[in-house]
Amino acid sequence: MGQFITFEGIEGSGKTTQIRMAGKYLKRHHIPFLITSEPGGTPLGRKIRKILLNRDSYGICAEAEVLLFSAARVQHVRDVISPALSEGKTVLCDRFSDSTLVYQGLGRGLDHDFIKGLNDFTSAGLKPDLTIVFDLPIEIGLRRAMERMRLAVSAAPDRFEGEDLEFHRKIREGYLLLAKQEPERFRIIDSAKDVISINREVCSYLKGIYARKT
Ligand code: T5A
Repeated sequence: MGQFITFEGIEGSGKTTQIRMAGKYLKRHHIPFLITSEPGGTPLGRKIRKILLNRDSYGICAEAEVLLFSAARVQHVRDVISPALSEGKTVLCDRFSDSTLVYQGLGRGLDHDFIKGLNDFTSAGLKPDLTIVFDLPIEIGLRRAMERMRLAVSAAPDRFEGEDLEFHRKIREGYLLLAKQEPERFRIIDSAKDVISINREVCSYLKGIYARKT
């Protein structure tokens, strides 16, 4: 089985930037890998992503939201993640079930144990070997996300980016809490640093996980 590594954090925390750089590191070391993301990763996931992120979908209630993320995950695990792991590939995934725990649990206020049970069902018990949380003040993360949007010219904040600061604060605190509860799985990186320093830290954690394997 390959290694399953997830990248988590608030909006604009730099996950996408770092997952690409981590892929380059694995390539240099001839480690077969797959980069994927949630919600997305499959044709169904991409359709669900559009519904969930679109600002016009403001009427979606928390219960429907969690089920849509879960539907996308089931398909993603069955069709993409599990087969790649079975082939011995390392899977780098931008967000996974911890996102549901913090966004729909702490952010939307749904029951933690219910989401845990749902996560076990959707991921068929699959747990990341390593989860890296990119942590930074929410104001910096949101500023980066807005700046990226400004450069893209036509884009507008999505349904989650448009939430108030209190929502984003809960998400940040939620990740730090999860990391405290499972210190052996989680690593926290200060994502306010520059891209290269963060990448160095990510690579050191990747190195650690392969050293543990041999
Ligand atoms: N969601 C998801 C749930 O509610 N429940 C779930 O179960 C799941 C799976 C997904 C949304 O769905 C929610 C969470 C999310 O709100 P998304 O579009 O996939 O939305 O967005 P995010 O995952 O939030 O990712 P973002 O694209 O907003 O941010 P990233 O990927 O963390 O950041 P990145 O790398 O794109 O960087 C943002 C900008 O900052 C710059 C980059 O160049 C870019 O412009 N940057 C830096 N600038 C300075 N210093 C650094 N160190 C930098 N690193 C990156």
